[in-house]
Amino acid sequence: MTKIMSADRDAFYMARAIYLAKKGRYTTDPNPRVGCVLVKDDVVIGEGWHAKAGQGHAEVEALKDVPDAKGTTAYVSLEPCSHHGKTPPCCDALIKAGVSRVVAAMQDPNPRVSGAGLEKLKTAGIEVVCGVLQEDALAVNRGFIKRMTKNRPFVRSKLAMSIDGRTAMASGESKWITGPEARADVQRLRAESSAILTGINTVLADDPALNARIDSDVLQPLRVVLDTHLNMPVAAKMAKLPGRSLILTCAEDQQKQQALQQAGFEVYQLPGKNGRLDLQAVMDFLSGQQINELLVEAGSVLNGALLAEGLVDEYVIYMAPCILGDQGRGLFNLPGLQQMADKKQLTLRDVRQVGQDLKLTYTPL
Ligand code: AOF
Ligand code: ZN
Repeated sequence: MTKIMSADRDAFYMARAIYLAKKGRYTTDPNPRVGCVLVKDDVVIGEGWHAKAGQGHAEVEALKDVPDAKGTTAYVSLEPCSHHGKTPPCCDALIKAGVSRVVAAMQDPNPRVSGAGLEKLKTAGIEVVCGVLQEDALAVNRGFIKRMTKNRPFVRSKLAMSIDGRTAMASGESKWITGPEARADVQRLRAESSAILTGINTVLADDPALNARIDSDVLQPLRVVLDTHLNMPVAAKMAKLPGRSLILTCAEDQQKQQALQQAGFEVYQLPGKNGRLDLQAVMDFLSGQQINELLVEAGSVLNGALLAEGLVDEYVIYMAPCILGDQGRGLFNLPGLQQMADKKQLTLRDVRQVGQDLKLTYTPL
């Protein structure tokens, strides 16, 4: 019989902890998704994951139904916390329960923890290993990590296009380019996101709901509209929906601001740049609102500006098997781009088929 190496065993249980972490993918904001598995003599005796901010952390959830955790190994997809946040430190709970070994996938990027949790466990005499399946754990919390380390959200732009790279007819009509499966996939992207960003022109053209419509418990993403001159109609659909709808503007018009607030919007005045909202300031503001993952669903003007400023971390592009013709609208408005040498280069990360459409994932070079 092949002897299972302890490194293999650690990876095996950590994969389970990461799987559990993902159960919180639609609900943990602004907290990270974290999973925990308690193992004794090669038997799983407890499992838990963090479901919602303010509720139990993964470790505490895993310990809940375990009468005796002495001598167990705890596998955690994120370093156990050492601070008093909305809940007491997980380190203390693990120490008190008599856990003898803690395997973490990665350090907590939160400056209030970052290494202090692991140190505290070591000081208590617990054997500590960190870095098992680290890449997988990093991928689960890209937004939380970016906000904690760079004070910016992880920005993903979703676009739908024909095979000739058009995202709407010349009139602006765009319903529908992709099929039902791709559109259902977009609902999952929305549900995973902390906020959805769009421009006022998209709102004026489509009156979108910008909510996540899926068959699971979802913490609805914030809806954020860039509206430099405050052209938002008070009757816009999104203002009436559950959850927060934000307007970011440069306009000082108090009367308009108040009318929109009465309609259900939150209105914030931000700095401008060249007659439009300063997108860097927008990202700083959203980070301040604890936005981990931002999904951009916008037209070519905002997408062009975000691309030009290098603010997008990932593009998710659905390509439908249709042709809209060369009068249709493109994806990115980039007026200064004249020469091939100036082209924006991306790296292809993933290709998959969703119904009749292709889902293409790119990152900037
Ligand atoms: C853990 N296990 O399951 C999670 C952790 O305000 P609180 O108490 O909910 O703390 C939130 C912070 O705790 C969060 O920013 C992150 O640093 C850490 N999250 N830690 O040990 C967990 N969700
Ligand atoms: Zn904790």
